[in-house]
Amino acid sequence: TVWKTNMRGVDADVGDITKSVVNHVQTSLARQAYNLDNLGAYQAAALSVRDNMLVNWNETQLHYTRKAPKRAYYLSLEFLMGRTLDNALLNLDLKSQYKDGINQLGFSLEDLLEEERDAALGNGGLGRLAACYLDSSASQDLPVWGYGLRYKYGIFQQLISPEGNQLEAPDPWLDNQNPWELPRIDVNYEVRFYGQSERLSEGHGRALWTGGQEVLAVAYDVMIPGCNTRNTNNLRLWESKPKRGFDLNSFNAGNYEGAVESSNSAAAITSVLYPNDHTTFGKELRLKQQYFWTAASLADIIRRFKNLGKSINEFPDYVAIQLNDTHPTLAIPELMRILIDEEDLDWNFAWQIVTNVFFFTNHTVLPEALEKWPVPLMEHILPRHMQIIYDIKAVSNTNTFAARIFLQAVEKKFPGDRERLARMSLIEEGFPKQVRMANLACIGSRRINGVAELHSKLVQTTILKDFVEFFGVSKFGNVTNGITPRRWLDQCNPELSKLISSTLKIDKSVWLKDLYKLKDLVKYAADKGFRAEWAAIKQRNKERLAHHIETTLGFTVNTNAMFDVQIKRLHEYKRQTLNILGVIHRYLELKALTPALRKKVNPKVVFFAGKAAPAFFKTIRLIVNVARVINADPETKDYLSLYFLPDYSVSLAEVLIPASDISQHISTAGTEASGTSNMKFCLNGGLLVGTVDGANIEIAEEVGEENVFFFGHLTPAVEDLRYQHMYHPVPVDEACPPLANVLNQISGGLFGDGGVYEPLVNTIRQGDYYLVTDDFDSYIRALAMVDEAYLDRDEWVKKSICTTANMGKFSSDRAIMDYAQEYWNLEPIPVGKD
Ligand code: 26M
Repeated sequence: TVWKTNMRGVDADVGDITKSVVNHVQTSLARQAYNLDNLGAYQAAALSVRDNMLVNWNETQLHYTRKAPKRAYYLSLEFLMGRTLDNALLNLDLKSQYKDGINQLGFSLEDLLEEERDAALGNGGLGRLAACYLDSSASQDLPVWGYGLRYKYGIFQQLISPEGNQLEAPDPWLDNQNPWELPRIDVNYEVRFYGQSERLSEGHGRALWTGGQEVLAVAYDVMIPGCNTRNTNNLRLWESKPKRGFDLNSFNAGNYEGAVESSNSAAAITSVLYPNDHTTFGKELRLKQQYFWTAASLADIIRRFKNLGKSINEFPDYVAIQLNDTHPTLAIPELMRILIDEEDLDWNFAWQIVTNVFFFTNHTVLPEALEKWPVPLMEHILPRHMQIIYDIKAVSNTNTFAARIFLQAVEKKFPGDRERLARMSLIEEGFPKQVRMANLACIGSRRINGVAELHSKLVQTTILKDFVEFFGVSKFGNVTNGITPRRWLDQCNPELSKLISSTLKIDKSVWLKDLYKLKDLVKYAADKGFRAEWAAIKQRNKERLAHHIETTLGFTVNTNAMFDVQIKRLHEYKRQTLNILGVIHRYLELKALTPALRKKVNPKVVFFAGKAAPAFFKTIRLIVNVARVINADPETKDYLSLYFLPDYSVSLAEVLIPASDISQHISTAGTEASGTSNMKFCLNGGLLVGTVDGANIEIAEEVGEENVFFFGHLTPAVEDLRYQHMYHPVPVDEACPPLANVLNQISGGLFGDGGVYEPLVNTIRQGDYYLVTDDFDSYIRALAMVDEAYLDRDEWVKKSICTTANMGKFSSDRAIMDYAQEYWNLEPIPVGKD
């Protein structure tokens, strides 16, 4: 049974729902309703919800086709979607009906939701941002599609060994079947690798690329329902397949293994998500992933454009393509290849089109994270693209003039500045030479943006400074990141959502799409009864988390304590070390107190979670072993305990974030581009301990500096301090005696074999690139201020309320509308409103 959800699902009745679920049990699953387990019931419920989404999805795609508006495409190698069922029920406004229907069938909806595996096709912030932007695009009625890869294995599952080491296991997320995807075997494209490229004319004209390996890209569609709208967008994920089942020539020649091998190598392309954020380039398979995905996506985009019957020079009027970091930069030479070799356009005309279609978002200024590919590898895998990159290097136009010699133009504007030319070149000299993807993305795009005010300034004054001087600053902008309040408030914190609606007397469908409406909560901060309800919800969220930990890990968590949370990928620049060293410092101070004085200390529980790039996890080992020691210390365990929660995921974040009193965002100033979990904590009434970095700064601007615990050196000081570390090093014992004491305790074996941690503690004793020593005192003082503020619980709850109330700016709806207006030139196309 399929019914019109009509945005609010008003005419969906519970009888229809049970019928539809039972029908799926019997037909789609071929099972009997009387001996069904939770997994089966989940799958049937998911399929039934999917039917409803499909109605809206079809209508939306038909509507877009009829209206033929400009469309935007979000190219991202990562979409960290998490679970779908709860989100779909909420966006379709069908949750209460399904709850009743599932109950009538003898199941509990809450249990069924837990059966779903996360779609974890991402590493961290960049991938989750893409997922939030899809939710907002649909919710704001924008004609936006996502394009990505359908990895067979998502981000690895993290296990922690008894010694505290990270172990990685594969994430076979598709093993139970995925009810949310629609295979489209009829939508497929051939993608070539290797082979030869033969130029057909002098200069930078056409070429013929032949031979090599051809693989097939097959589309899988994932529906993206908007909130309180019928608009349902599409996320198209590509799977690689051999062009034929296997190599017939080898097969006929009796080489059966060889025949299967070539088909395996095609399937390998989309087999696994690379689990590094910020580093590791040069892997052949990763480059193949990038090209496979950009080539299939562009072919699909061009085919859709051609169906409009427009001339190719109108392409930029109908298509905007957002490059999520440099990962899809090959789309630039690929579109050049198509326009020149297949559409027979001349170079300048093609370049004009290309540079009006692409937009590029940078997500990091860490120099080691800037993507570069060895020229020999690129020449081998993509010979035609390497030619085009060399042609772009030689010939290009500026944003103000028509065709111009790129490097000559640079030279004209800045005569004789050889170093500048070398810095701006697409090719970095060296052995081997390397292609600089950020430079390519920058010159090939209409506009470039960073992801928070400070970060965008840093992009313009450091990594892309020369390009700002060349193109002018108007090509560069900022779009501060945002988060979807649907998942990160309504879904993860339903009690708070209800309290907000009943207090403001506004239906959630309104404030969830106009988050500035939360501002009116400020006036209720003075209301004692409201504060009590607010605090009670935080308390119940702590108990929900404690229950989760008890059932999954067997630990009993003290829910009367302050909850202090740091959850994010482990990385040196994020300084989880600063946090754990602070915990040890607190522990040593507690030990030094008399039992009577200890009783006055407010108890605190510290939570960590996060995955480390494989082979970078000494910090995890330290955290786990510190936890082992301090959680077992009878003198202190009532006042301080510590947990490392394994296998951090979107779903775990949804339980942790609503339970936090304090969260830590403590990167060295100038290193965290934005951060987005900082926004999620604040939206749920948790306060920040943070450095003056990324979006922390803008959060403080919105919620008031009195509600954020800032510490540490500012960005301009960082360079000077690093210089001092290099040329006038001061031993830690002098620079920061309390820190030296902590480090010595570690080396001395307080947390097991000190030798294991020597490499870790020595990064601080020597060089200390991320300035742990310089920020330690200030950090400890900030934590002391947290303790003091927490003693006045009334004031604390007021801070919490005022923080949530002032988070309107950080809705991803604001961010996506910013992209639509200032970058893509896109209009909302609501379904069913004309
Ligand atoms: C590189 C090589 C091989 C495999 C993967 C990568 C890679 C993957 C992800 C490189 C970078 C990746 O992401 C960078 C990232 O996540 N940046 C974060 O982006 C967030 C959203 O804008 C910001 O909030 C974070 O501050 C920023 O660190």
